[in-house]
Amino acid sequence: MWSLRCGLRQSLGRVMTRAMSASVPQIAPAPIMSANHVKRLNRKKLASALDPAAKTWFVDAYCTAEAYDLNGLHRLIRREGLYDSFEMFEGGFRDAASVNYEHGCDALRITPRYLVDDERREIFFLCGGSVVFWNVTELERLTILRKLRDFEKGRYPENFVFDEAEKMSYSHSEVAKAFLQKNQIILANESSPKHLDKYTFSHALALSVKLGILEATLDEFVEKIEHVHEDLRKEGLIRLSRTEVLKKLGALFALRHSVNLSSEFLDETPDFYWDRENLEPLYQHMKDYLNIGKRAKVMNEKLSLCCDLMDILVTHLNDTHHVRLEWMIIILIVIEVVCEFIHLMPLNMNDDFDSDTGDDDLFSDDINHDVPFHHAGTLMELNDNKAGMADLDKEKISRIIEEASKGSKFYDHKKKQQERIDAKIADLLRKKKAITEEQLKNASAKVGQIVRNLEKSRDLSRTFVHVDMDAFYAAVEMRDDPSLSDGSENIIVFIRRDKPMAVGGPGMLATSNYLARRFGVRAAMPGFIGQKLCPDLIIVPPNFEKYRAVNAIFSEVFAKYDPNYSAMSLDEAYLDITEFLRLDQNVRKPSDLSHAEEVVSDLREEIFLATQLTASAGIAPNTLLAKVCSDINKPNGQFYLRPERPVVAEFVEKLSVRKACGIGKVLESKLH
Ligand code: DCP
Ligand code: CA
Ligand code: CA
Repeated sequence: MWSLRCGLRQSLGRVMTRAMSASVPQIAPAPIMSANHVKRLNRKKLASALDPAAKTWFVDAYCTAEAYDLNGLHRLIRREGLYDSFEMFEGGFRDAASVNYEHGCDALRITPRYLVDDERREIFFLCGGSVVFWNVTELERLTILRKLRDFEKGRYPENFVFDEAEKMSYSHSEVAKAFLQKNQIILANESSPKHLDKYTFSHALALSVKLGILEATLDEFVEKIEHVHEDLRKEGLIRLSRTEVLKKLGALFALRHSVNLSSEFLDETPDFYWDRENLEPLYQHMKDYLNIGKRAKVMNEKLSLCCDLMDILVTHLNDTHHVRLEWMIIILIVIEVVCEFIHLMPLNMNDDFDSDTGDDDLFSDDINHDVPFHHAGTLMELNDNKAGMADLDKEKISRIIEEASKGSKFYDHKKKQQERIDAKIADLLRKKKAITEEQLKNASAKVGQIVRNLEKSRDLSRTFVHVDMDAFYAAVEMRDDPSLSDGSENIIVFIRRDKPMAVGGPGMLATSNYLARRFGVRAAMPGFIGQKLCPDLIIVPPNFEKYRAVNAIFSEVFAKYDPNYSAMSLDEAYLDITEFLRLDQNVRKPSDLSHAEEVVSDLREEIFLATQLTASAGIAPNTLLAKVCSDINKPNGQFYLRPERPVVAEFVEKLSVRKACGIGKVLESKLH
């Protein structure tokens, strides 16, 4: 490795000068050194307990894949009945038990029902593909890792998984707050609930093991290209074919993408911590201890050096190749941006990346690069991308939100977040500026071709349904508490129950009923802001056990229409009813509605009869479109997108990018 490093420094003179003046001066002298080295200075020092008599246990963290399907895993765990399980997500509940589709489920926590000793065994699965075991024997760990395989997306090589695992010791102490001392985690007996402290430590550990895998991948990459440099130095030759160079470039981009995407590696504090004063410092402390920020910077620096090396390889290839490669690089940049988009998409995405809508926008030149990019007005702009929130006086509501939140910790958190987004956008725009007209034209042509090919393979033969419960938690609470309604008998929940209400707490609301939405009150908004917007707002604490029980009831209805339905969260699922429609064909009487509409209307009615709650549905030739459609006639409605090419094309053309699931305010502003 060292010969490569030294040699690189000579042959990459130009490159290195640039790198050395880069923003991380302390690491510049040996930029290609193993980042793991930096990490290992700090890890695997299993210190003795503070009090030598205190009992210690171990916590083990592994990163096994790019991501987990936590919904699927959760279903398996519940079926097996060996563990109690709880889900957590950003919406912000201390002991949440629901996956939220919009934000994705962040973590799953399980505890065994059968106890072995007094110390609780506890396991956290994090959506980014890491799992953290507290006091779990190796045998049990391996069993769980094996079961986990079915739910892994983008599995990492076995040797990386085990080499990069982290192990630390922990103990308990009669103190009020958990802390980290002498490389040991000390859990506070008085802290309640304790599992949130454990989650916080696990969160940082999960990041560390993830970064470890990325570091190992990069190290392997560097080792593989070592011979290139040798050849170049000894013989002035490059023995790599164009395809190999391209493959390597692709791998580099993918890596860079992973590091940059996980902004948590750098300094971002996840939303989860904003109103958890005890936990945020714990998380930061643990991150510092594991050296995460610095390692991520080193890694980024190494990546740019590798990219520069590839640059040199490109210039050594002959001219025709050179031109070809250059536009391939542009394509890779396009792919990098598109990947960021796709990364957040659900199933069946490829069918849906439709022709003429978004792609040109990625490079449209309608932005003044020197102007700040966001919020001409308020920082705390109302996010009204939610059913029942059309035609609100957005400006007025945003102003009230801004006023209500100024000076609060929430405001500071959002401000910092916005600054980071601005910096990222500025960076993207800088990159964009460096792209020449010629490169852009070539890349656009290529992307156009890809899109045309995708269009050709569009399949309209299947019928997908997305069913989503209306104001789910709120509707359950309204159903069960007559004081939340005006008492009238109208069967449609949203007319009958006309008191503005929301479910959640002062820290964060999980959802609001449709009346409260007219005031601008919505999910992911702190309760205190909700009450400013709507002084009569009733806030009810959540009851996850109940939501789960309701979910079990309507899931049985789903299974009748599609035994393989995919639940996306506690209140929604995708169904493929193609087969159901085929078998059902001869049993139906003629009607004005299409066959699919009839069937879905029946399905919703069955849900209502079984739960006294309304659901909305979208029917379309793929899941992404079905998801968009289920929001159109919400609440208590459905929308059918006929499976005809021109109908679909027109529908997609009119769609704003924000309607695509996974594109929120942040990604939207990056894409513009
Ligand atoms: N939820 C949450 N935190 C969020 C968003 C949602 O805890 N930030 C919970 C509460 C919701 C449930 O998930 O009731 C379902 O989320 P939806 O986005 O489907 O919203 P609703 O069902 O409440 O309303 P809609 O009628 O718009 O579907
Ligand atoms: Ca819903
Ligand atoms: Ca939902």
